[in-house]
Amino acid sequence: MSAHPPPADDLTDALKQEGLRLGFDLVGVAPAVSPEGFAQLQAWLERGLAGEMQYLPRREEAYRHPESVLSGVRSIVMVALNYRTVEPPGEVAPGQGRVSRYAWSDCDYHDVLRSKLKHLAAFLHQRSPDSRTRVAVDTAPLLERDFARLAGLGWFGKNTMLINKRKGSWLFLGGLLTDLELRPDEPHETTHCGTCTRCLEACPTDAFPEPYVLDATRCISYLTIELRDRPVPEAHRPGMGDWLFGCDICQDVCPWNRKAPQSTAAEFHPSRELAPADCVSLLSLSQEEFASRFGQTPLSRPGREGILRNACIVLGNTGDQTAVTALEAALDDESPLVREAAFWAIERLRQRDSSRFHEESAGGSSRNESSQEWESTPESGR
Ligand code: B12
Ligand code: SF4
Ligand code: SF4
Repeated sequence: MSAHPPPADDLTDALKQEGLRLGFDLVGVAPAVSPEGFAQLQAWLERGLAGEMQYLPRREEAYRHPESVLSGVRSIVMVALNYRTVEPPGEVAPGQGRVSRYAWSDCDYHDVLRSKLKHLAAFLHQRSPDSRTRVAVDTAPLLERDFARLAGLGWFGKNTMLINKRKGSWLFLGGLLTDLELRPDEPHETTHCGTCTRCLEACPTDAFPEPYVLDATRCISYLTIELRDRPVPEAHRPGMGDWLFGCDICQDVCPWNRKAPQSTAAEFHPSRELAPADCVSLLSLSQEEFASRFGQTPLSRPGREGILRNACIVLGNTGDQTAVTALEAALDDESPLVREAAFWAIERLRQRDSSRFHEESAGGSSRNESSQEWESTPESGR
């Protein structure tokens, strides 16, 4: 027996309109079913592709059905919010670290989406006071991309992103779960990647073992943001290039993003000089200075230790000799992670310098740099 009225078509339409009025770029409704991608999630976890993100396997069972997020759930209003603002700089100077597009503004996207979704929930409660709702952005055990596809918002690209033909993939997703039965949209059944493989080829750390599957343990986004309290495995450091926080390459190369519109959300307008960031100056930040500069921003997630570790790696990859003094000072940093990364970066800069010297002297005599031993050996932090 149902405590609620049968499908409320006009309510569904009104909710969608309200979602668009609140600034969402796409709004669709998915039925609250067990997601098709659950089996994929299980296989992905089984293969160890989630790395150290323990919260994923810990809640594996909860992903089986959105009932675990809201008991009695019948429908999920899925929303997407465009975050494409200005274009990133094409070239980045040596020692400058790139920051992923999603973190250019001072506003955390979770807060922005949650606040809009709460307004949408309030609208729903006004129309249907007995209904129950729950807002989900990122942290609930909900395969957001699966439900977005079910709600007709787009398809999964080979880079695993949810892509919409008109809006591209610079989209944040979120959901409003409700025990009301809303009229579901047609799922997005077609895919539009065709024979394209640009994202797979462009990924600098070979993070796609196959199309539609991401090995998070190789993804720069994971390495620079989620892999906290650990060193970045040495094999992946060169591939990080100049990425200090996150990575946008597999979206930058996607043809569906070429004509993607600009975001109208003022909250995502770049508000700090984060793109790019000067890695040498980051190395001198104290805990307090880091907190006051980045405390309220997405860059606080890996903390001072993670950001300084990343800055050392960027300097090792793209810096020049002018970075060595700052890196040597970082050998005395309070954090073993930072000390280890600084040591690696100094070694890498010396190797690069020495191979350049060899190339320039075209077979002539060269200094024997390897005879200079480092006096201190940093702790690995492992
Ligand atoms: C963990 C996580 C990560 C991990 C792992 C990413 C991954 N690809 O799994 C890391 C840290 C690497 C990451 C990186 C990024 N993330 Co993230 N991430 C998440 C999170 C919290 C969970 C994702 C998850 O469960 N992954 C497990 C895999 C198995 O699931 P999935 O990729 O979501 O879904 C796939 C399967 O279900 C599969 N599938 C389903 N059915 C079927 C059927 C068949 C036949 C096949 C083959 C596959 C298949 O395809 C789906 C899409 O590929 C979600 C939020 C959420 N709750 O969903 C955000 C989320 C996916 N991330 C997001 C973003 C923006 C990013 C970054 C762009 C950030 C950045 N610039 O650094 C990068 C993009 C990297 C990439 N190419 O995916 C957005 C994506 C929006 C979009 N348009 O798709 C989300 C939805 C957050 C949000 N609320 O907006 N992320
Ligand atoms: S975000 Fe960067 S590292 Fe991660 S899969 Fe895409 S291109 Fe590869
Ligand atoms: S780059 Fe090509 S293959 Fe990759 S997601 Fe975009 S269209 Fe699909």
